[in-house]
Amino acid sequence: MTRKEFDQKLARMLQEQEAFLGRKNDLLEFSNGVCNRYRYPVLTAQHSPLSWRYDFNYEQNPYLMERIGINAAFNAGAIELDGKIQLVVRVEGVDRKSFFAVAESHTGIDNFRFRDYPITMPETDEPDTNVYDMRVVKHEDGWIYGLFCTERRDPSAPDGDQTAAVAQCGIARTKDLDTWERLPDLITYSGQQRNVVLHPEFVNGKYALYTRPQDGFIDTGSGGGIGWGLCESMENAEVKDEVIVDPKVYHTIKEVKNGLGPAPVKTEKGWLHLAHGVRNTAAGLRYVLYMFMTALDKPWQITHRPAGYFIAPEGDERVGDVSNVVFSNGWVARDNGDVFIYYASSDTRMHVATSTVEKLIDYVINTPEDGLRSYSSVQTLNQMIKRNLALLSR
Ligand code: M1P
Repeated sequence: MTRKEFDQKLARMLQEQEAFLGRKNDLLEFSNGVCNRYRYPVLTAQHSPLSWRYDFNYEQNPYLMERIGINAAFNAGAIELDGKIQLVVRVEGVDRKSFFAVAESHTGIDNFRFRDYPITMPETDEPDTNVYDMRVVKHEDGWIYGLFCTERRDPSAPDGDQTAAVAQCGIARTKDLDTWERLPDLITYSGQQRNVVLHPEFVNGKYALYTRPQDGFIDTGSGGGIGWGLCESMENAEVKDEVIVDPKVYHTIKEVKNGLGPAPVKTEKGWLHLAHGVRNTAAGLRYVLYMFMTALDKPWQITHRPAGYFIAPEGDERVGDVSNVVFSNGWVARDNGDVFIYYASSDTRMHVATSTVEKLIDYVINTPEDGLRSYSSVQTLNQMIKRNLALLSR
């Protein structure tokens, strides 16, 4: 490639990237009334800046090859800041290392653009091998906290096992999402932790955390369920007692495991929660999203639990690096009542679904609970059919 060809190709690539980032997203016509979905993912690996992937120096990269590949952009925390929706995205390189990067949009449904640099997350004395799935929470103490999974090789694994890992909760805080102060990892008395979320308010003067105790890295074993515990400080966070708020349950969408998604949203009726549930199938694990509500004065007590899933993978969402997965660790409830739910599909890309606080409260309060038996599901169904047929025959 001549210098001239190189310059022309690079200019074309930058132009095409701009056009791609500027693409408008369309609301999909069909909606179940609870939330709306959109035609395009809001973020993909392709959204990562070309300056992250290509060396623009002709002498060093005469073929204009991709030098650093990005594999996926998924499982993003979300916050509204400086008039924009800001996603703290789990970006995964082709080397399988995840890191965090902020992508911002004015609309929240399209035109997300990564900031120039990814986040340089400081390490603790025990370096992380991999970091991912940050929950971003604006706490009433004034800090924005990021709680995420820090993964390291299991020190007790024999040399022949290069897969065994230990997951714990990493903690960092910031004011601007650019500069982060790393705090010591959370101490709990469960074997491992993933999906730990900070409650946005103090409870009895203490920080409150939703946890997900687990025995192993993938299997939650005797642990599992969404837990709850209090801690005195985030500078040396330690949860001495965990109680299970929402257990895994036989033959439901969360029979294998579950975990809280983003921090709950406060409403006049209670705290709205979004979580993921995992069931087993012959084709492997299936991850779906579900919702529940807890009491305003007791965020660890569930008051409403609609049956089944709220969002499950559909169409193209079903296929990716880890197929049949939707996962959410970010949503934004705006002052006008709009809710943007950010969810990833199949550990590959990010989507948005939109709803309102009012609709989500209605969904959570008025959707029948799971009776846990086929017979009871049919009874619930029959009651509504009967009421509907009576209305139609009037
Ligand atoms: O691959 C699906 C998800 O698996 C894990 O979630 P959980 O801890 O509930 O099993 C996480 O690794 C998550 O990042 C991933 O999306």
